[in-house]
Amino acid sequence: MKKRIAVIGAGPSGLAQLRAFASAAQKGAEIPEIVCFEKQKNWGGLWNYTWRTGLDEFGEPVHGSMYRYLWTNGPKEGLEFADYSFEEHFGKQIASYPPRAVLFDYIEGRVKKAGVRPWIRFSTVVRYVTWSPETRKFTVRVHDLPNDRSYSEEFDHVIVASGHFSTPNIPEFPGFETFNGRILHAHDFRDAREFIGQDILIIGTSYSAEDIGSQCWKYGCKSVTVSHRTEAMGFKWPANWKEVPLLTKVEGNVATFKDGSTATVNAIILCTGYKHHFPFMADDLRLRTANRLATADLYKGVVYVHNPALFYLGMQDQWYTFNMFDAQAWWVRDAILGRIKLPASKNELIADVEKRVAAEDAGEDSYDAIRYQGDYVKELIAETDYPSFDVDGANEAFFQWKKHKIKDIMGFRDNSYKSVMTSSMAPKHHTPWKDALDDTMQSYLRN
Ligand code: FAD
Ligand code: NA7
Repeated sequence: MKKRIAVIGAGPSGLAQLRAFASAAQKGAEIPEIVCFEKQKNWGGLWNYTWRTGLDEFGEPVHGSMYRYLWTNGPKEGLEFADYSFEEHFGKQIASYPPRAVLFDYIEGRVKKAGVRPWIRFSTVVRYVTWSPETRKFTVRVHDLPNDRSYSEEFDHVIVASGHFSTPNIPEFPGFETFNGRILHAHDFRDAREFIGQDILIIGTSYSAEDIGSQCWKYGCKSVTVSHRTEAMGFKWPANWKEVPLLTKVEGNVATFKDGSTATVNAIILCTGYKHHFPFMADDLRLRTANRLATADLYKGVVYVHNPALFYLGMQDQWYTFNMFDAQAWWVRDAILGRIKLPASKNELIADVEKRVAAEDAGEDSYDAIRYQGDYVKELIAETDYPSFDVDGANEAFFQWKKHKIKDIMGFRDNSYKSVMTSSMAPKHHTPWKDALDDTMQSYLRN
C-alpha cells in the first residue's frame, strides 16, 4: 500500500511541498499519494488577493491579509526559487520589489509547470486532525464547502502549511467602545484610498505598521501617528509622520499616549501582529510557538517533536520566505521517503530545538538574525538535492536592503540587487515607488 500524505494549505509553503514531491517523481522516484486540502478556491495563499474581510462566502474566516498596492517589502533576490528563476518565468530580469500580482504569477508559474494542481482539493477546509497510536495513522476531517459535505480520510503523514499571518492579534485599549471612527486590524486593511485626507493612528512598529503607514501616506492620508510599545522604528519619516509612545486611552477622537501627549485621529489601525492558530489540530498535535526564527517544538524547524510523523512548514518568522519553504519542503519530502533518518529518541529531537533557540538568542541584531536564517537554509539544502545557491549572496541583498531603508524609507524600493540564481543585476524600475500608483503586472513589467 502506498503511503498517503495530507498537505494542509496551498500557499507558498504547501506548493513548495507539492513541487518537491513532483521533482522527485520526475527523477524517477516512487512517491506517496498526496492530497492537498486548500480552503480557498485558488492557490497562492496570502498572495491570492481577496477583497473580502471577515467571513468568506461559506462563512469561513477570510485567510487573506494582503491589500491592494502591496509591493514586496524585501528584495525579490532574497526569495527567488533556486529551481525556477525570475528570468525563467518572465523571460527577462525584472526590478527588485515587485507588486503582489507579479509574485503571484511567479509562484503560480512554477507549480503550473510541475502539473500538481490535480493533487489539490480546493474550497475544502480541514476541520480536525487526530492521531491514533494504534493504527499509527492520522484521521483528517474536512468540509467540502461548495457541496456542503464533510468526510474523513486516513493518512500516514500530515504536513501543516496553513500559514501564520492570518489570525490577527487584537489588543484592546480603554475607550475603544466609544471611539468615533473606524478601528481595524491590519488583517482587514484592503485599500489605502479609504484613508485619503484622514489622520490615522497605527499601533505597532513592525512590517505591517511600516508598510500600511507608507501606503496611506502614498495614497494621500493627512497624517500618520505610529504608537510603539517597545521602541520607535526611527526611520526618517515624511513631515506628516510622527512616532509616539504606547496608546493609553481614546476619548472621542482624541488619543492619549504614555508620555501624556495627544493626537486627534479619524481611524486606528492595529498592526499588532498575528497568532499561530491551529484550531483544526487535536490538542496533542497543535503547535504552540511565538513568532520567532527558532520555533518551539520543531526538530530542524519542521518535525513536530511530540509526533515525528507530523510536520509543520513555514512556521518561522521570516526574512527568507519562498526558498526557505523550498528548503524545508525538500527536507520533509526526503524524511518521508526515508532518505533522511530522524533521530530515534525524543530527547534528541528536543535537544536540537534547544540548540536552535540558544543560537537565535545569542544573536545581537537583525543582521545576526538574517545570518541565522540563512545558515538554517544552507543546513537544510545541504541534506537534499534542492539546487544549492549562494545564500551568503542573498544575505548580502538583505543587508543592503536594511541600509537602503535607513537611508530613504519611502525610496528603498527604487534600488536593485543581483540575483544569486542567475548572477544578473535587476534593472531599475521605470517609476519611483512613491509615484507608482498602478500596481498591475502589465505596468510593472513595462521596463
Ligand atoms: P500562507 O500564504 O498563509 O498560505 C496558507 C494557505 O493555507 C492558505 O492558502 C490558506 O487558505 C490555507 N489554509 C489555512 N487554513 C486551512 C485549513 N484549515 N484548511 C485548508 N486550508 C487552509 N513575504 C515575502 O517574502 N515578501 C513580502 O513582501 C511579504 N509581504 C507580506 C505581507 C503581508 C501583509 C503578510 C501577511 C505576509 C507577507 N509575507 C511576505 C509573508 C508571507 O507569510 C509569505 O510570503 C507566504 O505567503 C507564506 O506562505 P505559507 O504557505 O506558509 O502561508
Ligand atoms: P509582527 O512582525 O509580529 O509585529 C507585531 C507588532 O505589533 C510589533 O511591533 C509589536 O510590538 C506590536 N504589538 C503586539 N502586541 C501589541 C500590543 N498589545 N500593544 C502594542 N503593540 C503590540 O507583525 P506584522 O503584522 O508587522 O508582520 C507580520 C508579517 O506580515 C510580516 O511577515 C510582514 O511581511 C507582513 P513589540 O515590538 O512586540 O513591542
